[in-house]
Amino acid sequence: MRRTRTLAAAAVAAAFAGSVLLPVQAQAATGSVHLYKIYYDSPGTDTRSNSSLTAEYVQIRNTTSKAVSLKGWTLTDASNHKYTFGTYSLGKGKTVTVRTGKGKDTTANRYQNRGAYVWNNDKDTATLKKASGSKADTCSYNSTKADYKMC
Ligand SMILES: [Ca+2]
Ligand SMILES: [Ca+2]
Repeated sequence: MRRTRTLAAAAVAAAFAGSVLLPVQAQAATGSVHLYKIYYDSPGTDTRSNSSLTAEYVQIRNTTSKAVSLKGWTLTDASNHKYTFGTYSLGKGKTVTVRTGKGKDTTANRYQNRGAYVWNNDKDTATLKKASGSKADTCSYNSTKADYKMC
């Protein structure tokens, strides 16, 4: 009995050592594409001007070691306002800013081309999904004391 327990304990310890080391290495090697920042209350009075609408944004960061195609990825709020990426590649270590208002898409900035705000000034949840529909990340906030949330 004692011998069996000792062997079992040794096996558990060995398995544990392996499982502790592997995920850490995998994470360091791969990183992720995730929500970085939500600037939900654009500066000044919310006048719905395009400059105010474009100052409301969500940033997505790629910490993997490779560029990632975001084509077909979606960004939604709690009310299911949805932005779907067209053909776009987010470079390794890069951040893309998805702005609510209208503008011409660039490498650093994408535009939802909306005439109304998306991100509530009090509370909301951003959800980033891959083209497959699987969830990549979520970020929630619930405060009017700040104008933005670091995810
Ligand atoms: Ca807002
Ligand atoms: Ca504002």
